[in-house]
Amino acid sequence: MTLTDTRVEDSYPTRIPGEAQLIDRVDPTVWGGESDGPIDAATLASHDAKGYSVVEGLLSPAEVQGYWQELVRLSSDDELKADERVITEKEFGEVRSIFEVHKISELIGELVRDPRVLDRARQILGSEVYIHQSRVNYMPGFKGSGFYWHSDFETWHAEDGMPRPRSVSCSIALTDNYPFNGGLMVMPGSQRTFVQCVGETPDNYYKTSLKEQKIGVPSENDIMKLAAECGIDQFTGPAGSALWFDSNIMHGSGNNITPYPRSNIFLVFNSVENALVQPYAASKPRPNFIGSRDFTPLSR
Ligand code: 6CS
Ligand code: FE
Repeated sequence: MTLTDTRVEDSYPTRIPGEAQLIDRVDPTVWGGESDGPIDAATLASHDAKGYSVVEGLLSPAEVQGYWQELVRLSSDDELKADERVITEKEFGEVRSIFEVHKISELIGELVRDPRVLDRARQILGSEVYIHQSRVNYMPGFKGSGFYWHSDFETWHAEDGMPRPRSVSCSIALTDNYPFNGGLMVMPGSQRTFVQCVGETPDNYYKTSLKEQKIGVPSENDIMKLAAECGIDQFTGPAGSALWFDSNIMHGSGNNITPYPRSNIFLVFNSVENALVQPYAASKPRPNFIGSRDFTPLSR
């Protein structure tokens, strides 16, 4: 029996042969209402339309300092460097990301349960939530390499078995995000379009895709269409700001050749109503530290 036999119908087929199509999203962007959490009606409506919203000063400068020191501690832990959850830069071997960081760091484990974070995720997703993936990204100065345009949901659907885009990411800046140091670019409203990708997922693809993604990348033609329709916004702002963005929004970031690192804590919340099934376009699920299969709802 193939893996696909045990799953519900697939509204978002991808990693297909032949011609890729743009598919209209059949799911909402925001599932909860104003009374379901701390996000006011105007911000909720804007997030629903654009697929992202920014919370300035989510963390205080003192908290930022604390998390920054935690990142420095983690990146200089030689034992941790040998851990498969640590991804290094393709070219220079510097630490690029540390996955499952909410389990490795007690401090970040508390952050995912902080009401300023947890209650926003619950409100956007309209349900109890759990962590699908957490990571810290270092994007060091001079040598930080970015990510080409992609939809996270396309990967999470194909390789982790995430049924629907009922998932939201929170990227908390620990350094100032400028236009010139690799700040995340998003296409507002693009979350309403699912961009199919051509090509088959290689076995154990995560071993290379987390450094540089080549499969699950939309065509230049489709990127052009989306950019023409949606435009491109860039997330900039002081350390402590948080960008909340829909799992299916088209986004990417440039390299960082400036002396200013662009480091963030990246938390992905998934609805407990959207628990992973078998991958939709991969031979087997990715490891738990990348796509968690512990669906226990987060509680304070
Ligand atoms: O494959 C993933 O899950 C990760 N890759 C990218 C480029 N963004 C989302 C996610 O962290
Ligand atoms: Fe991404």
